Amino acid sequence: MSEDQNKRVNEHSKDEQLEQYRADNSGKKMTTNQGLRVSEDEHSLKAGVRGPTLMEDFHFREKMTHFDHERIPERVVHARGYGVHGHFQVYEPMTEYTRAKFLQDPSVKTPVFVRFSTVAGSKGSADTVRDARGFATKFYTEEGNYDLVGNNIPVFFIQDAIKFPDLVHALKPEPHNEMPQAATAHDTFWDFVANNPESAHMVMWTMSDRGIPRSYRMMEGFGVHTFRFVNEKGKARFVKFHWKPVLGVHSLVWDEAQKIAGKDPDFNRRDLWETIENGGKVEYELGVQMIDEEDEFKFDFDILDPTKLWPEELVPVKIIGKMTLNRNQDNVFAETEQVAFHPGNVVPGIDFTNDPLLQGRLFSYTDTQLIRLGGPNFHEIPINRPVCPFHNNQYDGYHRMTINKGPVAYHKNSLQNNDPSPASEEEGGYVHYQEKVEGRKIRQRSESFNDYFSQAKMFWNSMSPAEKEHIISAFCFEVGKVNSKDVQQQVVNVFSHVDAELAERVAKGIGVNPPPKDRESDETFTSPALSQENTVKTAATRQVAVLADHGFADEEVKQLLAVCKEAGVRADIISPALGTVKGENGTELEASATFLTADSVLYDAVFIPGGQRSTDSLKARKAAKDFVSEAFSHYKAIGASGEGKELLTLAAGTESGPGLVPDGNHEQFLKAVAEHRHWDRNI
Ligand code: HDE
Repeated sequence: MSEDQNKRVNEHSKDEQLEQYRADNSGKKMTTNQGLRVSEDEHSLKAGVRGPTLMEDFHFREKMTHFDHERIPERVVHARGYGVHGHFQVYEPMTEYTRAKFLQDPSVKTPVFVRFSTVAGSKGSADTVRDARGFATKFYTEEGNYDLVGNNIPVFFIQDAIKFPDLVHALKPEPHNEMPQAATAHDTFWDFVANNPESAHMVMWTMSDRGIPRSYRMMEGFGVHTFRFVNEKGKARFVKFHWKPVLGVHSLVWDEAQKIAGKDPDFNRRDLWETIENGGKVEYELGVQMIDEEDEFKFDFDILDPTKLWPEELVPVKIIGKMTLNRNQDNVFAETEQVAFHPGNVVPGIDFTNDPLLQGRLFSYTDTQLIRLGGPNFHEIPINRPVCPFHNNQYDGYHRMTINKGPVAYHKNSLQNNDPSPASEEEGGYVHYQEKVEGRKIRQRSESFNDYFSQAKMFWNSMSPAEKEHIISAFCFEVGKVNSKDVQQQVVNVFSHVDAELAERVAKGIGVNPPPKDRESDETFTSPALSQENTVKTAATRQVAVLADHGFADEEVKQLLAVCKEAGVRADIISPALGTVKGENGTELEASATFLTADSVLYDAVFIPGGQRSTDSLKARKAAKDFVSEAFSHYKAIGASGEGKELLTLAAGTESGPGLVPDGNHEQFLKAVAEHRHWDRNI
């Protein structure tokens, strides 16, 4: 092995590599792309001040041509995304299970780039739409790039890749009028669901709170497919990958999500960007579920079926490491837009299975990159370059960057000592797992994939009463937007196979006939791990709006700010005007935003401090009352102290109840914030 191949990758490897491509214009003179200094950049070259522009103006032509070509096709799906850098570290050697080098040494920090995304919307659509979220991770390992291209939902709509174009055509805006944007609440999507009931399980997830995450920092990630781990001895196990957010899994409420889409369409990317700009860390633990090869058929579902998950209660998730995201990208086009993920980018020790959805993906991603990035050399784009060396005989093509030396571009050869030569398994060469495969060529699906409803029912069984209500409302909203009565009826009929109450309530909500009776799935299994009520709860990194005007109670506010800071909670002063707000004893605070520029939906919780003047001013303002009553109707924690309680009572119509802390007890307030939402509140 050459010396450079032995160079260890570390946390900074990718950043160091990117450094040579970074450009900083500050302090520089302007030049053309040929390096010629430009003397003038505001007037094209003309024949006389009122005359025609001259062809000769190479600077104008270059500038305009470049501009004309600035866009590349957006991704067919997952067009709206946002990337961030960080690193991954394994907790202990995984030698027993896999030979993947980046999973062996706890002291190694493997650089990563993660791109989060929505699926359906165009590049400029809103972040908080109801949808699955993409969670794609590129690990720059010393053995090459490994891509874990997952979603925040552990199952998928379809079982065979050949149906993907149909699914996507159905969920995207309808082709005749290009509506609606970034929403599945329309006829073609629900027509697809009704006629392709394998989608039932995933639809239960997208209709649940998982479809509207509070933050990318607060959602899980799943590899979805069953992969293989293979160890040094060649022993293989089936494996599923999980990302578990350290802050727990939390969601918005639908009314809030829709309002945020207007108030701040960048809500999720802003949250990520700002957290990292402010020095915060974004962390997920990596977990694996493993099944021995000999146990492949021990379950009442097919472990190769991507519409099925492996309940954590049956196959525990082993936590094996942590990913820390801590550096924002420098340029969204160069990094987020040009990053090219591919589930086929694997390293020795990680292998595929015959999941027919995965198999099709192994074709689709390279094909997509070729059209999006304009040729076969996209691996040379800085964000896609491996940090380990790469050598082969693949030469030429559009935008080739490498200057390969010498006459030899073929294998085998004698003129170049047979270099570059394949590496043996011991030398790190990738060897596919030798799974025995035989069968007839048939276009059929295994019968073991035919149960569409048991796990959809298991998901339903696992939801809390509040989560069930959210699912019913989401169905009523989405299917309620469908114009075809026939499609609406079909949808209700399909979901009567999942749960009778769900189907009946949706039928009632959208005004169609009651669904057929007595055909709901008899699945009784419940998986507590699926309910967000059982997740980690912490106030850390939450954002509190402190409503105050001149005359606020100085000490109460000072104490609140100190307590929030201590707990890692961001507290913003919201006031009728920007500038300084003065307390009754002269304390001066800077307002972060006004009732015009801020909005209740952009915060996790509200606090109203005392001070008669401040309270009277706020009570007289509709915007302040709306701020509080909206937080109340979105089940958020609301605290008040002193006279601040008057505004709370006025806006919420009550001064006590779940998540309301009217007596200024900061500890209780932060506990209520940590709870995320107070579903047992009477709205
Ligand atoms: Fe993708 N998917 N997908 N997908 N997918 C793409 O690749 C595709 C599937 C996922 O942030 C495309 O570069 C097929 C499942 C993510 O850049 C495309 C099938 C899962 C991203 C493509 C699937 C995903 C993509 C579009 C069915 C979860 C965004 C642009 C067989 C495990 C990656 C691109 C990023 C992107 C094809 C199903 C996740 C067209 C054919 C299942 C996170 O190649």
